[in-house]
Formats: sequence, C-alpha cells, structure tokens
Amino acid sequence: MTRLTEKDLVNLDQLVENLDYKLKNSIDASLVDVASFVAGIPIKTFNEASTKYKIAVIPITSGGGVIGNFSQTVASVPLYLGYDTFITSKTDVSGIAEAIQKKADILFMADDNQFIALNLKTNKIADNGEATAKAYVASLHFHGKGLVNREVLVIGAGIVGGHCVQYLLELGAKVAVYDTDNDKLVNLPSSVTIEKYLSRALPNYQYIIDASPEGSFMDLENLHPDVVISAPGMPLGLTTNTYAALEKRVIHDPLQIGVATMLAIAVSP
Ligand code: 2YG
Repeated sequence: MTRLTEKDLVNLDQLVENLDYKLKNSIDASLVDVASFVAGIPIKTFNEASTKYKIAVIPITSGGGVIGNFSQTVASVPLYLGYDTFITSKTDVSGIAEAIQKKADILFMADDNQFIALNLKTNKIADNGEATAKAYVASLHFHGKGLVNREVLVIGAGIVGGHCVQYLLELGAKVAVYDTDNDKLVNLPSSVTIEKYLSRALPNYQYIIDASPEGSFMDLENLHPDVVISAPGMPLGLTTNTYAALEKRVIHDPLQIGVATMLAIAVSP
C-alpha cells in the first residue's frame, strides 16, 4: 500500500470539514452516513459513541518513521465527530502506555505495514485498508442509490482493491478488474471480469474505483461521459485538469474517509 508523505497531508482543501462538505455535495451523504453504513450501525449509535469513547493516536517510529501531520490528520477526524481525542506525547510502546494511563478506549496507530484502530474495551480491530475500501465502495452505493447490477471497474487489485471487489460483489454490483500484475488477478472470484487493456476499458464504465498507486493515468477524453470515480488510491489517478473538470464526480481524500470508517467499525457492537 502507498506510504503517505507529509505533502499529501497539508492541503487545506483536504481538511475533514471540507471533505465532509464535498462528500455531501457529490454523493448526498456525509462522512457519518458512509462510515455508519459500512460498519452496519445506526447513525444514532455512531453519534452516541462519541460520548462513550476516548480516542488516542499514537505516533509510531518504526520503518520509514513518523510522517509529518499523519497523527494530526488522523486525530482531526474523531475530533470533528465530537470524540475526546489526543495524540500521545510519547511514541511506540511508551505512547501505548501513555494512552492507557490517560484512559483512552480506542488506539489509532500505524506502522508501514498496517494501520489499525484498536478498541481496548471490546478488543475490536478496524483495519484501514478494509475500512477505506468499503468506504469508497459505499460512496458509489450512495451516489448510485444502490449498486445492484451496476457495472463497476476496479483499477488495482492490491489490498484495498481486493476488499473493494469483495464488498462490491456483496452489494450486488457486476465487477470488472484491471491490474498490471497478473499475479493479483488469479485469486479473484470467477464472477469478476478481467479487463486486459485499460485504455479500451475506461470509456465503458460509468463507475470506477481507482485503487491503484499510479498517478495521473486517466484523462477526461477517454472516460465515460457520466463517469463517477471513487479513488482511495494515492496519488490520485486523474490528471489535474480532469480532476478539476469532474469535480463533484470524484471522491478522493488521503486519509479521512477511511479513518471515520475505522472509527465506526471500532465502536460497533
Ligand atoms: O505514526 C506515523 O506517523 C507513521 N508510522 C505512519 C505510517 C503510515 C504508513 N501507511 C500509510 O502511509 C498508508 N498505508 C496509510 C493509509 C493510506 C490510506 N489511503
């Protein structure tokens, strides 16, 4: 999975408030709607959880080390949703101890291999890859007012793309997948269509999930006229002018939608 950089996390238009506003504008659903839908909990339950759980975000120095603004961006989401949230002053094991001493109930922490939210009360673990994938699929579900029998193209069959395929099938969509690496395509369910040539496939799909780590490979003239692109992949697979032209029909953020969904999963009974 792509490792974020501080640069990915400092764009002001990616502030969680702005993202929530953009999400409502493009899919007529909020962060809370999407996160609750994925976690399978009533919106009321998710909102009430903000009075029950204290959130700690723990910077982890392993591997590539702490990413500037990563903990702050993660913490901004539960804060925005009304949760008592803090970033530990210590990192790693000392940070975990500090979080527990300060009575945190849910710990958010990420190394280079996994990003989780751990509910200490229920032992529930929310994984960012799965939560992000489902949140981006759910966004298309809201946009399309359901995905039953809708054809959706998933670009990139890695960890996030794989979870997208599973969830799309669960929601009744007809799924096609493109990946440059054949090894990623062998274990897909037989009902999934494999697209061999991306440039030939792109114009045929109104709904696209960009779960690839490639940037700027999709241009407007080669896309379906009513295309909607839900893009968990970093960097965004659209050229700048295509992103600008499509605006409301692109769902994309570096981190926040996935974090909100991890939180809903972590607090779900
Ligand atoms: O605590 C820190 O600052 C670092 N140890 C965080 C490292 C995170 C590495 N993982 C990623 O950058 C992504 N997999 C995070 C999720 C991206 C979601 N699109």
